[in-house]
Amino acid sequence: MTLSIYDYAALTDEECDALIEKAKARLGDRCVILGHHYQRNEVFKHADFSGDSLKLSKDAAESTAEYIVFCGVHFMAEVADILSRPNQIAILPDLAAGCSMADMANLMKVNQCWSELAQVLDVENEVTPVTYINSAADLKAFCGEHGGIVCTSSNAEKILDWSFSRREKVLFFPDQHLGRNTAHRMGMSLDDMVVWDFTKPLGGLTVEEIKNAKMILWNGFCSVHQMFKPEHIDNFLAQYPETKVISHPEACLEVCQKSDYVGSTEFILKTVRASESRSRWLVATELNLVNRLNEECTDKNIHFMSPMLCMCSTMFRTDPQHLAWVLENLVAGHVVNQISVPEKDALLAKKALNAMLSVV
Ligand code: CIZ
Ligand code: SF4
Repeated sequence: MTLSIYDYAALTDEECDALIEKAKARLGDRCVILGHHYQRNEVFKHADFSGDSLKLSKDAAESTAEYIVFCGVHFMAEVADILSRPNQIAILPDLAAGCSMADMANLMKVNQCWSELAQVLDVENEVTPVTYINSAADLKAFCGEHGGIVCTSSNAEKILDWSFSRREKVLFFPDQHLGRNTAHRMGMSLDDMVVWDFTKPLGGLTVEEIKNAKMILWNGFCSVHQMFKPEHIDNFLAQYPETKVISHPEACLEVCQKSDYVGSTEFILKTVRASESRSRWLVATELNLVNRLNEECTDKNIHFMSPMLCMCSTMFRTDPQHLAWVLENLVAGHVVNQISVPEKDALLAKKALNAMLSVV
């Protein structure tokens, strides 16, 4: 009989730790646990591999384990399912672990946008659709179908180079900030970028604005990274002028412009770890990563940028109780919470993901 999550809800984290360790030992090589940088410690410590979504998607593609348990959010488990072999099974411990940014674009709205753009442009020849990996599988499939590609925060620049070498415009979704920050860093003027408001006809733009734009940015954003403000940097620097500021490109342009470094979670970890002893850092990304980095780098002063605690509430959903539950079910021969992308979407999404993997 399949074990119920309700049997685990009342267990303490320590009780779950013991169950997780025992189940991992029983499953051995048949199971691999992947942990995203934004996972809380109680879960992160059980991961066989940790990283950002790009690294973990490569780990998933290379793994031979029968079960890939993805401690992250829904789109990441979808990527693991798409890139893994047909006999491998991707599992998301809590199905409610989504991504609010990914949800800001959906296939219906993107199709609508594409057909509206087609009234003004020769879309198939003029526009490369680029989706941030933080998106549903059917949007990756949309990109695969229309000669587009996927990007992550660690390869966005190279992916935009690839895209502009093919067609003169890019439709970038769902995160306007990653799109804007990356294109701006590559030297594109803000005048060449427009924001597509998916609630308005023609994205709230004029025909001329669309024709003149190089970069059409979907108006999605990350609810966590939007909390970081330029004044947080100003206030902190007033007190500690020697501080280095490092931000994730999901933060807004003003924050990124005031930062000494901008990059993905992998980049943030690498840069801060390699910095001088006793250096001081102000970091704009998810709280769990910043706290863990602070605990690890005892020789440095590492501060979270926002005075308010902002962690990703959906990343937080994965807890030791859910992890113990999925693993004990696997030991008992039951797969719960499998993430399975429909074949039609998976093939086209894989095309867009492989295009990305061939660039980086
Ligand atoms: O790509 C990822 O894993 C995310 C969500 C952030 C980052 O920069 O690593
Ligand atoms: Fe999505 Fe933002 Fe959470 Fe990342 S931090 S998973 S972009 S809501």
